[in-house]
Amino acid sequence: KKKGFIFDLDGVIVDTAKYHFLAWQQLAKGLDINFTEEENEQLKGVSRVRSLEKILAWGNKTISQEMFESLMAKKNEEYLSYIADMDSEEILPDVPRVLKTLIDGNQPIALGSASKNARTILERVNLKSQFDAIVDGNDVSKAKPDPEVFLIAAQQINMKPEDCIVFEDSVAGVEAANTANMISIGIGSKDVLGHANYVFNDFTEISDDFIKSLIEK
Ligand code: G16
Ligand code: MG
Repeated sequence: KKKGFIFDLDGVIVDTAKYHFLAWQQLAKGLDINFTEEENEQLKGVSRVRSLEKILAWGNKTISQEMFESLMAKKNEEYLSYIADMDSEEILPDVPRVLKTLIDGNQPIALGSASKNARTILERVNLKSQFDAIVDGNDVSKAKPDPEVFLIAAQQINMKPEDCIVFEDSVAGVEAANTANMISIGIGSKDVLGHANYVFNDFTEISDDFIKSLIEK
């Protein structure tokens, strides 16, 4: 039997939220906006454009379109400087084991990320070759919670949506997977990801037997 396994990137495979936080915080400081870690939580899985819109709204600021573009570019430049130093040690615990179980079982694997830097990050941590398809922020016109990113990923690995399983750490991503009619597995806290079909704190809690049971279902 075959199932399509679709992984989100940030918060599932690597913890890049801390780098997004540093870069957004720097930007907010320049605008005299106080940006907190709790606010950063709300940017998980949210696109770059939408993230800046939210930060500006929290800080009660309006800026020109030109300024908006230039701030986005600056934020990404700083973010890229952080991810340039990433290596495979930043892969979250037991992600390599689960990927290996899936690859050994001939299960198709895709990435479904909102990030436009997903390919760069996968290269940095040496995981790019493990994926049969990579769909990221460059390939979609509608951001999560819209299911587009996961539907394209399913298509690219030739799987029906109902035969796909999505690993997600964000509320928007779980919603996207559910709307796509896929099985959603939340990675994080049950309090936040209550709408997922299953929730685990991290991959160390996901056994090979559980993966096998998903494949057999
Ligand atoms: C990620 C992060 C978001 C980030 C978005 C866009 O999504 O969780 O915080 O704003 O990508 O990233 P970039 O600025 O690199 O295009 P995901 O879907 O991988 O969790
Ligand atoms: Mg994520």
